[in-house]
Amino acid sequence: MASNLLNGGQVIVDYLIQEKVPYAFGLCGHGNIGFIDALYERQDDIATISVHHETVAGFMADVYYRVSGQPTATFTSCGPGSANLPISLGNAFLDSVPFLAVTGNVPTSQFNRGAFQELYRHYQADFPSTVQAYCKRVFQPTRGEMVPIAVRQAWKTMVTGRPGPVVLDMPFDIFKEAAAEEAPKPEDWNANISCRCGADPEGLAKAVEMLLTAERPVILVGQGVKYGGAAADLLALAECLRIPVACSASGIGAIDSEHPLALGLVARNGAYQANHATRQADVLLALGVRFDDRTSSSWLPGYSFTIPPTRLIHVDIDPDEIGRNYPVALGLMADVRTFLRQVLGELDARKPTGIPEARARWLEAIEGYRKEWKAFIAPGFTDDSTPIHPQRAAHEIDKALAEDAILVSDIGVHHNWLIQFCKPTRPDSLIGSMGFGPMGFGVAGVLGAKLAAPERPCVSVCGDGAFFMHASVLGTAVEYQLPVVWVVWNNYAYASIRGLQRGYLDGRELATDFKHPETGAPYNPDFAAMARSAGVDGVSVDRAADLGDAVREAVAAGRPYLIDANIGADQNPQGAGVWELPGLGQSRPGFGSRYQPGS
Ligand SMILES: Cc1ncc(C[n+]2csc(CCOP(=O)(O)OP(=O)(O)O)c2C)c(N)n1
Ligand SMILES: [Mg+2]
Repeated sequence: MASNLLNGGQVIVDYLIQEKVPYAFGLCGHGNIGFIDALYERQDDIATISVHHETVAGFMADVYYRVSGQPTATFTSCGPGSANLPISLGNAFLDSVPFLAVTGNVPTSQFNRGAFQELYRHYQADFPSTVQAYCKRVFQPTRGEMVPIAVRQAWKTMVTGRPGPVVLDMPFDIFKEAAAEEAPKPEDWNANISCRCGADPEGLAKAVEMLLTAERPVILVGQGVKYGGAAADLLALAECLRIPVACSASGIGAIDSEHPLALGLVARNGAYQANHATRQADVLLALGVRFDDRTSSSWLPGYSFTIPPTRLIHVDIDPDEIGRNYPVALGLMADVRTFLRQVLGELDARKPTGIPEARARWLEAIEGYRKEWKAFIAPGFTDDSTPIHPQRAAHEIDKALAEDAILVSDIGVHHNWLIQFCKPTRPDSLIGSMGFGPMGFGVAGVLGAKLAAPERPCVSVCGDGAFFMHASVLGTAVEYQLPVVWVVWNNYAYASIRGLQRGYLDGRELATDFKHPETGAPYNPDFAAMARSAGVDGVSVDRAADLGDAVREAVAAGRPYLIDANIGADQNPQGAGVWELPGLGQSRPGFGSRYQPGS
């Protein structure tokens, strides 16, 4: 082929630029220097962020999208470099977040010869089977001319329907092989595709009828509402019909937490008014939710839901999620925002008047549940003990953050406290991993948040276990001048798992806490000093009363900042639901009891 053609790497980079990808996050290796070379040429149009662990790159790309709605790309080398990526791919896949992972592989001429870092014992250059279960699709072009097709198809697969990460696995030589005169044009292939499909007219009419005649309706919202941009339409429907709104953990913030119709979190550790409303509802309108075990109290009836007799209307862009865990009175494959607009249009035409008597009674009953719950949780807000009470910690951090701040949570018991006690008022201010739950998501993801929203305060609240696992982020924040704040929720343990040993295994604790070998005292590195050694400001906080100010100072500093917060590990967040570890038993609700219809 003539030498004036773009090579494979150049085609990919040009396509990314056309798709307005501002960043490529990754880590080098011999397998991807051809791609880095293409990024080098176009560095005025796309910035390259080099990290210290590939998983970090994936989490940054993931959270970048959650904040901005713009997919980005990662680049990793062949063999181990890309083998560090599946954790972030799996995380994005289960939470329906797109990013394009450009992975290097061995040269096509060396396929099946066992060259350095080739996975070849089952099939040649076999990274695709490694990640098959972790992403939406893998493409592996093996000639230069296949790259334009692969890149446009990969992008389309990633962003259409239910979004998810896609892998573009590139043999070493294909980055440099002549590929095409120009990259494909998004406007020819992907820019004009809409997946905002609505519900079928009959289904829509039935849904409206069910909502209008319901006596105890509840709307349950998940991630689909937040990332589908449907928050305003949700609010309009809830207010129009005066239907209370509960959230799965992924849906928190879809409605302002302080709105009178907002019930809060439904979960194993959900708020009483939320669980007790959803489990008594006669009609439950579920929008973009998966009904996972933590939301559904392990699907045990009467804790989160009682379906049936509750009649479920389940709306989702992915029909695979409809009818997975609960029978549906009505299942509608639709984009949640389009569906909401259809319902609002129908209501506009029908002009229903007044709130029926039964609905008024329902809302009143819910207010009663809310009061009971508030009284139950009240003491934790003022608890002054050291180590800091976790509920107080969550509350102090939440209070210290401005409305537009972004809090990216990690995985662990701190996450359970945060989703219960943070009160976001907008859909994009509390971010967590809800499906795959990898430690490190928040530690690293906060860097992606800051790049996506440089003007907003970005704070990661993360476990001591997870921070130690991914402490390399300190260096990345310094190298790219990212003024993020880490609040290390330091409880000297993999506390969420130790809690399970205590709750389900009669306290047979092993491998879940961090201890000094000689004294047996709780051990951890001095995280604040560790931060300072990396050029990041670091402070330690022991007293609840100091935590809020520490967070405010850290945000105001405008520099990367770490707060090592000494937080108690002996309490677990109580809620109205339960969780079952099959074979080991069920937890008991911290508040209220199992609801039995008719009782
Ligand atoms: C990569 C990874 N390894 C293991 C787990 C299992 N796991 C879930 S929570 C947890 C403990 C996390 O400890 P820490 O980060 O200190 O948070 P804490 O629970 O103490 O708040 C572990 C080990 C996981 N989710 N991800
Ligand atoms: Mg911990």
